[in-house]
Amino acid sequence: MSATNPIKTKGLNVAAIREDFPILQQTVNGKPLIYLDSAATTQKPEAVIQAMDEYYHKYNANVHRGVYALAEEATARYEGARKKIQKFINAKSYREIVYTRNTTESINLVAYAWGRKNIHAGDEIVTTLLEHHSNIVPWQLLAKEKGAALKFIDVDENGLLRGEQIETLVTEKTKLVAATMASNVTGTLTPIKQIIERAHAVGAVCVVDAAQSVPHMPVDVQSLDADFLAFSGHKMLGPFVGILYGKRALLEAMDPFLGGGDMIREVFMDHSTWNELPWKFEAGTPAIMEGIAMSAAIDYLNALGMDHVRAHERDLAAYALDKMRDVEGVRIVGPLDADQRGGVIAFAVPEVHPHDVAQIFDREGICVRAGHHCAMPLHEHYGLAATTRASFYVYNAPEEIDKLVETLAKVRQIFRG
Ligand code: 7TS
Repeated sequence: MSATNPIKTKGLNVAAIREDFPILQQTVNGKPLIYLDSAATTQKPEAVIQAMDEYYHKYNANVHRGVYALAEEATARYEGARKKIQKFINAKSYREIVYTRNTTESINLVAYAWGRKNIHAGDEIVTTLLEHHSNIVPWQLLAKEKGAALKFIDVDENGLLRGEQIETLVTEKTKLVAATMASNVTGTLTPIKQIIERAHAVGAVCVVDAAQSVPHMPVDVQSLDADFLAFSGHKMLGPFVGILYGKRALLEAMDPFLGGGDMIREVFMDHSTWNELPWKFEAGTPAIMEGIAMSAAIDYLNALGMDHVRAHERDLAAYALDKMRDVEGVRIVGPLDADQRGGVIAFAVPEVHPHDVAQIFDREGICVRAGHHCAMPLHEHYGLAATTRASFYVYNAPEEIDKLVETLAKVRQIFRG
């Protein structure tokens, strides 16, 4: 992978990109590091690392309170990053962008602050079998507390959502639909626009889990007409911070999530009044450095172009699916058409535990994840307790997939004796 011989998919110049990621320059177990776990968290480019470093070196201060120069700079940059996030997903206003800890907290915020006010006994919440636990468990808790029912749109034999169930399960009883745009296991891209339209047709709101989509493809909240949309900075080259997009009218009508400093306008002994959006939902000192460094992550992705990011990952997935299918016995879960999935491939090797598979990969310097990937209902659907998963991002090259497939063939050999 030398810089003089750039490896190209249709989308990106990977050799040049790789030079921006210091962590990728090392060897692991004497082998060049091959990082195929970006669905869990992505590596960070030098520009993001520098932005974090600069904050502590030059202007570490709390936000929204100091009148001195350092505090003003921290606040300006923190709020500037919010506006960059707003533009990145084409939200109408920065007031619709709430910083959280992660996607999980973003979804829980909706479950608590919107759900507890608007879901009542006998109501229905609809989600899908493709979801990460963070888009299932908050709805289970809410449904149980309120006496509401939770329903699941099923997955068909190709790993796609059953389209007809979007129509039959989302009914007049449905008050909320919670669906992912892209699965972190099968990579399945869902017909999210159709799901949102159906939700709106019955008067329900739709929460979109965009943890595996905002980092990987263009996402426009206005064209989707999403009510809420959750994602994580750490899965898009940024630090550990989460984002919740919410339509202004919905956020305005909601009660706060957490109470404390910064989220109030005035506090009396017997009651309090709330700050304006988005700070009404941001109690306490936030992850300041992390928020600020999101600006550098978004600049980096914008420079690549999200269309190119998607094209690159689609091509990598197509290449990997093609090659992996040739390894005898390996079972790939989810769609086999790269147009229908993101750059995530989970697979099972007969009679070999996924943790053993991952360990053999580790010996070759390849980072993959083994387990249920926080999607137990989906694994149960496939009759598997766990899978091994390779997930790709902007810095991955076809040569790394060759190594993945080579190692997979080795796993088969080792366990066949
Ligand atoms: N939703 C999806 C689709 C995800 O893939 C993840 C994390 C989450 C929500 C939760 O994000 P968090 O930032 O709150 O943790 N997925 C993974 C994964 O696939 N491996 O580790 C974390």
